[in-house]
Amino acid sequence: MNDIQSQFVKKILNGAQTMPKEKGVAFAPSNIALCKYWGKRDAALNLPVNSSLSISLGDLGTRTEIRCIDVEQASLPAQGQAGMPAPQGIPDMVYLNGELQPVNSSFAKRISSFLDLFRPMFGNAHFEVRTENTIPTAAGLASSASGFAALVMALDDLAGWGLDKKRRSMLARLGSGSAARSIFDGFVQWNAGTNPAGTDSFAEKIDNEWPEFRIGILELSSAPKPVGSRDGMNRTVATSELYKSWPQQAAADLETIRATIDARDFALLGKTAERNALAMHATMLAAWPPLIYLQPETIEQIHKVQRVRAEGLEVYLTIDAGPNIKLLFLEENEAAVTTAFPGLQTIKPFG
Ligand code: 2P0
Repeated sequence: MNDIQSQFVKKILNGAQTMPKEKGVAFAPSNIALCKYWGKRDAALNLPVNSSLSISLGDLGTRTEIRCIDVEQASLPAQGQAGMPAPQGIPDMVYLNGELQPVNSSFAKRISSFLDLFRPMFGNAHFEVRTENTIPTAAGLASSASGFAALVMALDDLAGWGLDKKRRSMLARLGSGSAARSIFDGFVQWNAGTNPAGTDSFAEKIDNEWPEFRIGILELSSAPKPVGSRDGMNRTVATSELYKSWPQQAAADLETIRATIDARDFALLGKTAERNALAMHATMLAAWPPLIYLQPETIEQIHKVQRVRAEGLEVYLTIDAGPNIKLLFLEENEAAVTTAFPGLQTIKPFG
C-alpha cells in the first residue's frame, strides 16, 4: 500500500473520529457482473476504465468480524508513523472460515496490507479478522468482492465512523474493484468516474427489484486460475488490440442493460449480458500471452446454452475470469433450466 492510497483514505474519512468498540461486524454479498469491469485506468487508486453493472447475491457473501488486538503496544511512539507497514513481530491474526491463515499466505498478506491504510486511525494497532464465506468456495465465485466490502463495513462498525455507502464503496474499491459493488444489494452500477483523484468512482444501487430473477452456478472446474484477474486485466490492457473497442462496447451494453431492468425485458438483458461477457473473453484471447480462462467444459456448456435456447428455453450465460458459467433465467423457467443443467446451484438474488 502506498502514500497515494493513504491520502485517499484520509480524504474519504474526512476527519471522522475513531472511537473503537470491542468488535466490528458486517456482512456483504457477493456479486456477478452483467456488464463486466475489465481494465484499470489507475492501479494505485484502483480506478476502472469502464463502468460496470452487477447483481448482488443476497445472503451469499462474506461475514467479517474485526477487533484490535494490541492497543497497548500500539501507543508506542516507534509505531506511530501514519501509513507505515505493520511493525515486525506483531502480525494481524487473519482467520478464514475458522482457520488461522499463515502470516505469509497471500490471503493474510492482502488483508494486512489493506489494513495498513487504516492502522494509523487505530493508534497503529493490529487486528484480528475473522472472515466466513457463505459462498461455497468451490462455486468459483470471487470472494474478494464480498470480502473487501465486508472488511470496510466491519472497520466502519468497529471505529464508529458512520460512513455513508458512497464512501464505503470507494474504500472497498481500493481493496478490490468489484468490492465497490458489493456494498449494495440488488442491481448495482459502479460508475467509472473521470476524476483522477478517484472521488467520483463509486457504486450506487439501482432502485429496482426483480424478484423472479435467477442465477444458476454451473461449476465446471475448481482448479486454481493460472492468472489472477488483476494481472489478467493488466495484461489485456497492455497487449490486446481488441481491448481498444472494449470501453465503447461496455458503455453501450451498460446503457442497454439498465434500460432492460426498467422495461423488464429479460431477453434483451440476457443477450446483452452474454455478449458482454464473451466480448470480454475475446479481449483476453487477443492478449499476449493469450489469456484463456475458458476450459473445454466451458466451451461445451456455451454450446449447450445456445442449443437449449434455440429449442425455446430462455436462458443466457455470463462468465467471469475463470472457467465456470453463470446462467441467467427467470423463475418461470427454473424447473426446465434445472432439468437441462443437472447439478445447477440456483440463487435468488432478491430473496
Ligand atoms: C467483474 N471481474 O466485473 C469482472 C469480470 C472479473 C471478470 O471484477 O484488481 O477481483 O481487485 O480490482 O475486482 C474481478 O476483478 O479485480 C472482476 P481488482 P477484481 O466482476
